[in-house]
Amino acid sequence: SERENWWRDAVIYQIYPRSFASSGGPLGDLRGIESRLGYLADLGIDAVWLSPFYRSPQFDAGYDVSDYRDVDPRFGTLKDAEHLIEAAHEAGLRIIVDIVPNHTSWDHELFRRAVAAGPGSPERELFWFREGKNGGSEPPTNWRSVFGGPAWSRVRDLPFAAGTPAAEEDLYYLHLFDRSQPDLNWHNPAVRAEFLETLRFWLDRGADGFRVDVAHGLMKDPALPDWSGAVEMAGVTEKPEPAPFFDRDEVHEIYREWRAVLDEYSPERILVAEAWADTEERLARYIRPDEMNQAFNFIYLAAPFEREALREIIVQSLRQSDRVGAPTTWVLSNHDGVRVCSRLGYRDTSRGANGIGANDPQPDRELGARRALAWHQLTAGLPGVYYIYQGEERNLPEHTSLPDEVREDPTFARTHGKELGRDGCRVPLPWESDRPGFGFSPDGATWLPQGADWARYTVDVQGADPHSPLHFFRTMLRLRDELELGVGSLEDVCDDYGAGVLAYVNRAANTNRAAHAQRPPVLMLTVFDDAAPLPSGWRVLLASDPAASALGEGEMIPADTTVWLVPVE
Ligand code: TEU
Repeated sequence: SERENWWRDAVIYQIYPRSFASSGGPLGDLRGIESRLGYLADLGIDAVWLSPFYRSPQFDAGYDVSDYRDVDPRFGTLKDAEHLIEAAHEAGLRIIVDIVPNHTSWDHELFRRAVAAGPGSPERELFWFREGKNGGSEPPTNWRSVFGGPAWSRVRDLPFAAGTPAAEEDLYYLHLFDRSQPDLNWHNPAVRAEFLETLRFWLDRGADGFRVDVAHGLMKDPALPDWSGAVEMAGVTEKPEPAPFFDRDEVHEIYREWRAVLDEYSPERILVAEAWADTEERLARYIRPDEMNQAFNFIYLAAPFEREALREIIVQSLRQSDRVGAPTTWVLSNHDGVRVCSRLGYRDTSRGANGIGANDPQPDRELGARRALAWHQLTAGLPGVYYIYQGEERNLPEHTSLPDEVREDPTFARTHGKELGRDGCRVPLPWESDRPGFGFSPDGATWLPQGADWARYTVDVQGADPHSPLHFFRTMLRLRDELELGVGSLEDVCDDYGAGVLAYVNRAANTNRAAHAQRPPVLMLTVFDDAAPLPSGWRVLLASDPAASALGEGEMIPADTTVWLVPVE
């Protein structure tokens, strides 16, 4: 793991701290994570990305940060964080932490001071305060929050507004997300300086990089014009003209500054953009030697499980990756969308990342599970960075029947229940089949209820079953590493294998790694709706369906299966 450019073909595992493992209480915590480092190392990942664990009132599950340089007491202490980073490094794992620069929490000291400060004060200039239109009765612009509702709220409605100048002037403040998440004014050098400090704070503590939340946000058109477009969940946007608050050219100045700071430590410390841009070309602008190392490939995440769609996206993504000289990322789910094995359980495959609506039927779980493993194996064989969201390695499904009362995601309230929100993919992980709460916490407490039948997703049950998803993932990641598939060169051979099969050969690329040049080419077939024959001259190295592992020449690979084949000697 001391290898140069480790991030070019890394397997990065996303941990959502409140739902990974708890050392006490219904919320997961840092000690819980530390207690499972052995599990993560055995899985065969290179790095962990930790969603926010900073001080926060938790109105957006920690993406509303009130102190970027401290740990929320619910998750532990700063010492725990330092210890976790050290222990992870000892276990051979890198740690990427989340940074949330677009907005703070309304509990952040800087926002509290801004509200309490007078007109024209430097404190107020750190955020976006404006007078309303029509004598104050209407928000300053027509912008909508990504979570639903207006993007402006009145200062006087804040819980701590009483007697403050900003409330007395009846100002509004901007929040592109929840009203508890005021947007920072990145035109202000003081904001920039503040975040450089925060970067150094975590770099000093050994963080190997940052996942940058809403990286396309930050800069706004200072004229604050109205906008005729609409922003919706999951980046589904209607844009007659570019938004005055997203993906503005000036945002790149910020990341060049950040990159320079990271480089003072090491070029091996990385920046990962969570950015939404209108075109791939716009997205590619974030990835440069003097800016970010990676950006999430949300087009791949939102793809239907269909041959043509996937083929097209894979070709495009690799072409783009060649153009920018940086790896693409392959992501199947995260804490913001429906879990992949549930999404793929709908026979209507046109559903995108946020495939579940309030009135949707339950997915076909077996079908979804099959397809998810097939898609994972396809993904793991592609050159580039491979992201895994916690639980995917056990094919954990979405919790599709949470009672409304337990839902905590602000999107649920802000859309009056029209969007179910993201709680269903954030349910505490099951670990042990014979313990309350499936061993998530010592006394079995969990902040959201788990599925009653989740024993089948625990580590003891899957660990004991050689045909389980967990076993499959361990083998798959070991082979990916041994064969160095993540830095291989990919040839599309789809045209040789019929209309229902996605087919690639992954070959050793020219690298200076000695073992690499020796390895055989790997033929990767993903079979969609109809079974297809195993080609002659090849034998199965790994199959997403255990029943396909022992297939011989000419035998049929079942539908919804991926196989990796090597030449018969
Ligand atoms: O998400 C940014 C974002 O654009 C999301 O709103 C996304 O479109 C939506 O969640 C898809 O369902 C990031 C974080 O990943 C998310 O958890 C936070 O809520 C959000 O920023 C605000 O910080």
